[in-house]
Amino acid sequence: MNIDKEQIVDNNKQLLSEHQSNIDFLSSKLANKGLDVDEIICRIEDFQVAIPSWALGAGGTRFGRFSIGGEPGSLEEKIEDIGVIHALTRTAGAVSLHIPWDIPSDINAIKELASLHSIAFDAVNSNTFQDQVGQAYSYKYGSLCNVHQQSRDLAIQHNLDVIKLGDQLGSKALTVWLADGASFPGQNNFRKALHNTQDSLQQIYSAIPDDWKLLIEYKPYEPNFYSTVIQDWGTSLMLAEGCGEKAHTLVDLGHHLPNTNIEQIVSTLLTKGRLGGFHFNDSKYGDDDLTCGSIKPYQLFLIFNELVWGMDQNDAGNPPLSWMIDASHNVKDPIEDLMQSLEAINMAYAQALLVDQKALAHAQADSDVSLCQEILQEAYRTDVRPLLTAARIKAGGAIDPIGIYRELGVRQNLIKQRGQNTVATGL
Ligand SMILES: [Mn+2]
Repeated sequence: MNIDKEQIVDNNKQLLSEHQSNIDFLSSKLANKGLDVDEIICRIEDFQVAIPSWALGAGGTRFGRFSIGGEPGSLEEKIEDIGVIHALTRTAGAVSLHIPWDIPSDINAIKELASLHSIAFDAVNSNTFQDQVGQAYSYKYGSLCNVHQQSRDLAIQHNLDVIKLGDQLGSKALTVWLADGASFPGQNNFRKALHNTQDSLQQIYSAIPDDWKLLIEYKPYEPNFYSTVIQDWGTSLMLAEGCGEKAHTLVDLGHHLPNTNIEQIVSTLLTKGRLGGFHFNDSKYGDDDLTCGSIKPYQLFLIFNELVWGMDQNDAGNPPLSWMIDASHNVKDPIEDLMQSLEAINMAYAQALLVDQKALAHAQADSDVSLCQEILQEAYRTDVRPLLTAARIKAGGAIDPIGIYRELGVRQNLIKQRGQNTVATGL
């Protein structure tokens, strides 16, 4: 379903005067603090987050899966759904494909469809955590770490195939997340598993094009519950350094043990120039994959504070980051859910842009701890939504994306077109 630009303009008209008074109030407040409001709006407008191809259907858990109706049954329909999100928010200008769930049958046709919706192809994701039908050697006991060379070779070849496909689509990064590990003590020899993983990654790295990044994701546990080969950022960084300068660590917010200081990890990786990408989600307990900003919005702000400051300094030559939402669950309309995540990400980004970094540096130099907190929270407690709205209007998006989505009855239309019981590929 295509959203007509005129529909957005019409809907915006009803909300414009309220927005105008909100942005006028905020702009004068920020201008008094010496901030360049137009520049902040431009930076928000430029910030684009990729939508993964597996997030457009209702997510499943191991306990069940409940259809939301009108789910996309093909890659084309997934791109159309991202087109809806992007038309309304103007912040989702990229798709991240998961292979083999979403292999395009016609590369040129899919590129044409994506460009029609102003959607680029961001990082491609390989999958060696499941066996595919008829697969000659299993990943049951690991893929890149497997004790059997045949399984490792198969997993390496899969990654090489994904690079080739991504190259044809215009992607510039390969994301590798491994489920490899052990569920029981004694199951794996840690050193051999790590050695095999490094060796396999080096073989994949050798096929990474010069203008690409290899992104190595980490996760402490699940699906293996005793050990994971790439369990933390340190292991990921070590493996990336063992590959070469195009290899980087990817931080997924849900892939940490409770209360881990993720903003410090971000800062450390930026110091080394090795932060490659980000997967956004939120969690209460573990890898919950909840809507970004729904549980810990202050943490998200603190992470963005490190990102903004770190990328503005960028003395280690960190490459531009790949941003992606990595969340998918059972109870919300995924299109609305993704728009909520985008709003939360952009809010945290905008708040981070407001931090008075000079004053913070002075307060830190004076060890004025209370003032440090005041400076951070002054930015965090600013209602930045009018800035986001201004950026959306400027880019042709909607003042109230979820409101217009509901008013236009997009989901009802999708159910009419696609049926009640379609199932999207993915988890
Ligand atoms: Mn992830």
